[in-house]
Amino acid sequence: MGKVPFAATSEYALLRAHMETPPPPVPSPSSLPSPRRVPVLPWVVAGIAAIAAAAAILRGPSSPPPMLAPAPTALPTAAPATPAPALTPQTASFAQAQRGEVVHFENTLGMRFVPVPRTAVLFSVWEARVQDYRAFAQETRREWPKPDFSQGDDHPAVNVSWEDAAAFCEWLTKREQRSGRITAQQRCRLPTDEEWSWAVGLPPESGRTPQEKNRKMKDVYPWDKGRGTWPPKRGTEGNYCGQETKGKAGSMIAGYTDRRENTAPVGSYEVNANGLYDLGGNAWEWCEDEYEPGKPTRVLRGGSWVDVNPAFLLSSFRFFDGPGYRYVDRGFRPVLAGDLSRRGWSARALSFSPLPFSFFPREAPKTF
Ligand SMILES: [Ca+2]
Ligand SMILES: [Ca+2]
Repeated sequence: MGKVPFAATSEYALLRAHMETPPPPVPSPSSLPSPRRVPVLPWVVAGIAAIAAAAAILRGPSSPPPMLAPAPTALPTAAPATPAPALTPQTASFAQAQRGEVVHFENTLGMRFVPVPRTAVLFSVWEARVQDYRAFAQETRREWPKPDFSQGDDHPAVNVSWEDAAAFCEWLTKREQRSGRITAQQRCRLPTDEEWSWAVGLPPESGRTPQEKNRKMKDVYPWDKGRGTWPPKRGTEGNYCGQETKGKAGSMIAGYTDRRENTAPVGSYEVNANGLYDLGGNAWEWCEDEYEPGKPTRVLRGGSWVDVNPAFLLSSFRFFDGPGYRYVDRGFRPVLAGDLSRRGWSARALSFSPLPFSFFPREAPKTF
């Protein structure tokens, strides 16, 4: 047999010994040694601290520590706008009132005005009151005979002629323009006969003049939203001459009592569909128009606390008198007009001679 190299023999012997040696038992998991854990975190923390310290040294002692911006909690919002002032009857303009943006327009005297459909004006919701007319009469030193019964400040001003009423409107126009409540293009005036018809709720009338329209709407009265028929029923329809004057007046409306023997505070009775009070009753209301074109007499509408005659209380009835005539049941209701385009009374007011008498004989004023 040949010689076997030592190295090969030795490797063989090692291999043989390994193959003949039983494998060591497989250790159970519980007998395995725990893996050695390398403590990495302390080294990372230490490294960061060292870097931070080095950076601090480089920045120098005066550098402030970096500040982290706080996380936004909400989106930035715009600064709140200044709220618009609340619109009130005292601050609303004529145009805003006409558009219905406020309940009513209020002037410097505290008179309230509302728009009336089919007209371009604002109507006073009340007849001009004693307190309104007194401000004018005192400032202008105008003669104003007192009725022979007592009146509160909120009663309708009576013993007022058409000329008085027109002068009041001119005075009020200037007052309101000075205050800034109305513009130079707006003014106070008496309503036209046609405007008053819309205000009381009449349908379109036939006829060209107040005279031609007089009494044409049969059985239509101002009360009950303009649908009223004779006689008034509840005692809340308006201040007329009812049973409250029994024993004091020569005639009365049968079956009607309204509790007021003379004038009543404005607004005491039912409001009409346009938001207006006392269009029927309390005081007759002067209108701008001539009753007959070319004649000086002026139109009155609505009846008064003196009246009994059903024909006089029709919504379409037109009374008329000379423009200088005063009586204890004659008053007026101003309107605010938005421009000067409509025919006005001012120029014509200077062109006639006042007739200080009534065309209608009336019973003597009641003194209760
Ligand atoms: Ca009465
Ligand atoms: Ca009236």
